[in-house]
Amino acid sequence: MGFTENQEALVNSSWEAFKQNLPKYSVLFYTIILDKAPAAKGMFSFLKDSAGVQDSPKLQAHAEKVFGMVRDSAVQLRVKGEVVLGDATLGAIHIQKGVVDPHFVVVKEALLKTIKEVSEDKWSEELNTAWEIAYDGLASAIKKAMN
Ligand code: HEM
Ligand code: ISQ
Repeated sequence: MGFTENQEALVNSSWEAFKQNLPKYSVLFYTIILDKAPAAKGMFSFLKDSAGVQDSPKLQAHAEKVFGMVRDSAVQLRVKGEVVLGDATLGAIHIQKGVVDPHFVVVKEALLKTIKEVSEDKWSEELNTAWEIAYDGLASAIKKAMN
C-alpha cells in the first residue's frame, strides 16, 4: 500500500504542533544536528558567527522551511505516490554548501527526535514511520538533483 491518508494526517497534526512552538523546536533541531555534526555549524550562514545555537528569525525560518517541505512531501506521496522537487535549485545549493550523503542521515535523525519531542504522548511508531517515509522521499529527490 502507498502512503495513506492516516499517515498524512499524522504528519499534518505534528507539523501543526511543531509550528505552535517554533522557537523551542527549531533550536532543538539545530542543537541535535550540531551535536552529531559540529562541523556543520560553519555551513549555515546564520549560524557560523554565533556562539552556539541562538534563537533568531532566520534560524526559525530555515527550520520551518525544512519541516514544511517534509510535510509537503507527505501530501505529495499520498496524492500521487512520489515526491517532485518544487525548487530545481536545491541540488546546486546543497552541493555548493558542501553537503554530502551522511549529512542527510544526521538531519533525518534530528528531525525524528524533534518530532518525538513535539508530539509528546501522541508519538507512535506509526507517526515516526510516516515522517521517515516523507523525509526519505524528499531527501532522494534532493540527492537526485545533486547528481
Ligand atoms: C539550504 C532544504 C538537507 C544544509 C537549503 C534551502 C532549503 C533546504 C529549502 C534553501 C535555503 C533555505 O530557505 O533554507 C533542505 C531539505 C533537506 C535539506 C528539505 C532534507 C530533506 C540538508 C542537509 C544539509 C543541508 C542534509 C547538511 C547539513 C544546507 C545549507 C544550506 C541549505 C548549509 C544553506 C543555508 C544558508 O546558509 O543560507 N536547504 N535541506 N541541507 N541547506 Fe538544506
Ligand atoms: C537544511 N537545509 C536548510 C535549512 C536547514 C535548517 C536546519 C537544519 C537543516 C537544514
